[in-house]
Amino acid sequence: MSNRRQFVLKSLIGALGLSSSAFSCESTPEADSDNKREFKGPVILTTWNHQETNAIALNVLKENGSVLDAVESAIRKVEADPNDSSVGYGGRPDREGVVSLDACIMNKAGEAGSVCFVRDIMHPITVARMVMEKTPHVILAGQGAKQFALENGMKARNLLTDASINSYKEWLKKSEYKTIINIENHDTIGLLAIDESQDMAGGCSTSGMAYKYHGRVGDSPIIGAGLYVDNEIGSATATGVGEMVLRTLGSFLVVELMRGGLDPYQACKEAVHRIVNKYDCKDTQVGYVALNKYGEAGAYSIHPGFIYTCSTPHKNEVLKSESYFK
Ligand code: SD4
Repeated sequence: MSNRRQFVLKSLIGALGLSSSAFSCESTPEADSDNKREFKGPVILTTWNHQETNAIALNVLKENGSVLDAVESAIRKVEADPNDSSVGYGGRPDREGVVSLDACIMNKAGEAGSVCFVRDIMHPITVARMVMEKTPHVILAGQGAKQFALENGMKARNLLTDASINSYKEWLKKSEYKTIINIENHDTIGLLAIDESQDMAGGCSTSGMAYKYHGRVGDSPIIGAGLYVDNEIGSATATGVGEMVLRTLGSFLVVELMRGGLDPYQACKEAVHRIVNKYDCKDTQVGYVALNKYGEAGAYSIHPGFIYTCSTPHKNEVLKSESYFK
């Protein structure tokens, strides 16, 4: 058994419900045993704990939906969930008490759509898809994005919930903006999918950093930062402090590192190293997940505590990412 396989097995052993590894989905091929990398079927990979979400995506594929439909449908479920405080309805507001959302999507052809700083629209992922499919553009922002959504049949609605109003009021007492590792970052959804035909798509949706400056846009709607999909190579998505991901164009970097021969785990690790080698990351979390053309999955983060969900028709696992700081 190669060192790499031993390492993977060791990572799996001793895990209490959560395992930590580079390759742990069912469709993991025998990547290093010989040159034959066998693809074993669809994989859905998401940031954080999104088992139900991944099950929705797999179900769309099972019903012969496209890989892009799988991405959009699954993310819509998270956007509509009032208990997810980092995405869509119920997402935490900015420092003015306003919820503004960022999202993007990419298809197997490498086409992309994105909306940022959009208000009062529950499903920015669908608006992003419409930007991709119905306009000659990639990004629509703010009022223009909202107007486009309304013109295309979406309804405006208040995205604040009692819980998000209460936590905002609590925050106002000190009005202190600081990033809290794995706390304010929880739940933002980055979702990568590969279907039976080995076609890939991905999406990302968030309300961004809680209590951010009004008008702030993070990495999540920026193609190449919060998400990148190259159907020939693989895909990557990010969560955490978007400024670090923007500065390093993280998801594009991960995919390019895979193009250069790294597996998804190694590529995520290198992209995290590019951040920690340059910036003070004491209080800053970033986590990457990546999926390659063979359905191999990997993740890496700056700090411990980043979890991700890897799902196939046979397994739906929440995994613990390895991290730079131990
Ligand atoms: C942002 N990366 O706006 C997003 C935040 C995030 O879980 O991932 N939250 O910077």
